[in-house]
Amino acid sequence: MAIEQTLILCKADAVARGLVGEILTRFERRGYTIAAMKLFTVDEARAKKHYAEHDGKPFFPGLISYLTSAPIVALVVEGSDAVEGCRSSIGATNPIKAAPGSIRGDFAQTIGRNLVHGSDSPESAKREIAIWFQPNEIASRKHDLEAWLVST
Ligand code: D4T
Repeated sequence: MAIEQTLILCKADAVARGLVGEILTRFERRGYTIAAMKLFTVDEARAKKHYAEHDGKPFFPGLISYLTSAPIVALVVEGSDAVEGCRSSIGATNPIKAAPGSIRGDFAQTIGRNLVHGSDSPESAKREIAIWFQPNEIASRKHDLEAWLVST
C-alpha cells in the first residue's frame, strides 16, 4: 500500500453540467481525500503543457479547445494507490467502453467529452500536479491516512 496523490480535472463539460459535486462524491465515498481544489479558466499554454504527450495527434487541437472552452475544476486527490484507484472510478477513456458505475460510464457518451481526467501513473501525477498547483496549496493528510488505512 502506498499513499499517493493524483491529479483530477473536472473538465469543462463536468462544470457546465453541474456534475462537480457528483464527481467529488464518487472519490470521497471511496475514502479518498481532497488535498487541493481550484477553479480555473485555462489558458492555451497550460492546456498544452498538461496534454504535451498528445501534441501532434489528430485529436490534439480539439482536446486543447475543449480544455480551454469554459472553467474547469482541478483537484489533488489522495489515498492508498490513488492513481490507479481514481482511474478505475473514472472508467475507460472512451465512455462507450466505460463500465456502468464508473463516472464516465454513468455520465458521459463520447471520448471528446469524457468529463474527467485522472493521472495515469505516479510519475505523471507528480508532473501534472506541478502544472496546476504550487506546493503550498496542497494540504496532504498522508500521515492520517497511513494510520487509518490498514494494508493486508
Ligand atoms: P484523460 O487524460 O483526459 O484522463 O484521458 P485518458 O488518460 O483516459 O486518455 P488519454 O490520455 O489517452 O487521452 C487524453 C484525452 O484525449 C481525448 N482523446 C483521446 C480524444 O479526444 N480522441 C482520442 O482518440 C483519444 C485517444 C480524450 C482524453
